[in-house]
Amino acid sequence: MGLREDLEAAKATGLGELAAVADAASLEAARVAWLGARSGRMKELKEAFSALPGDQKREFGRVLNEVDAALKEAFKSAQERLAGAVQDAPIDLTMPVPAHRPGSIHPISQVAADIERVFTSMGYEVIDGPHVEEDEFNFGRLNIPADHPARDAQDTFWLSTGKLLRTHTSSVQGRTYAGVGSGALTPPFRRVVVGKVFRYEAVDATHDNTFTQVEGFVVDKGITVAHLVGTIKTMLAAALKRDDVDIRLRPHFFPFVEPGFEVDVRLLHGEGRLAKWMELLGCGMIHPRVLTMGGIDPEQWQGFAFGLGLERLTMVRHQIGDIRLFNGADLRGLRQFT
Ligand code: FA5
Repeated sequence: MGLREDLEAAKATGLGELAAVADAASLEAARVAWLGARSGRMKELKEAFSALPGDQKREFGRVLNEVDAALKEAFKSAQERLAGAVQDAPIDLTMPVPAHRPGSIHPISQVAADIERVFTSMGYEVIDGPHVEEDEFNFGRLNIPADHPARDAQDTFWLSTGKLLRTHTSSVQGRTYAGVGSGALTPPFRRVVVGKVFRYEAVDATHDNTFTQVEGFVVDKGITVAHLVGTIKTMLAAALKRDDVDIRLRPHFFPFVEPGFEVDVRLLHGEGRLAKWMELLGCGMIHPRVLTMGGIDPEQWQGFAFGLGLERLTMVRHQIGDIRLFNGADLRGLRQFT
């Protein structure tokens, strides 16, 4: 067979093979077989062409170039065809849709919203104060001077500026009394605060170093412990979504109230974890000295205040055994409260 026949055969077979490739591997095999620089068929034909005498080169040069260009073109279109085939891969409409997990509100935020709602319905103003607080508002105005042992119970993180991370939301009471002193606010008032507080505390199942408190306080005329207890019961019924919650008051010392109490709660009588009393909040009648320091006459005005641990309340609501669930990043725990 002469070179002309070889070239024609190469063109016919090569174009046929390249047109028939169905995947990337067979395309590559066809490229190596026909256009490969080391042992491809075109390379052999070019070598045969180089060995021809000059006058025959003129005859075959054009045909050789034509066959070479046709095979390269066929390779390119096979490549494009396969790329298109990948893009147009069939879609199976019966395949299950990948799981989409909706987000959810953190359990603490859910209970906080319930509490803010019930206090708003009772005419309270919802406010907050800074986390980085002045000594004066966190302690001083609450009848806890610098050398008072009550400071030991609320050790905290101090900044080099002399400020501290607030240890309780009672700091907002301190700020409120300063506001009354400056004339910006006048009694009567009812305020509620839901916010983060910080303590230098050993962490265990019921203590964290960063937790949330709800502070409620009222200054008005003729306020008694009965108002305080009624308000606490209303709040617990709204937050726990039941009105048969068992509470008990124990006398307790807080420098900014007199008398002062701690309130415990339990959901069941008898045996078991739910029948155990859990300490939930501190409260009392606002100390006359705190009112006086704020420029409020205690002969005319009385008030109550309470401070509740929101994580503890949420633990009771959802029967959660460990406070570390809330600030830990284990989503398996938090996702149960969607
Ligand atoms: C106070 O913080 C007072 N400011 C409460 C108060 C306000 C009393 C107004 C009187 C009038 P106490 O340190 O006991 O008090 O904390 C109040 C509540 O916060 C506790 O009953 C508890 O529910 C919660 N709590 C306290 N420490 C922690 C902690 N480390 N982790 C989680 N919750 C805590």
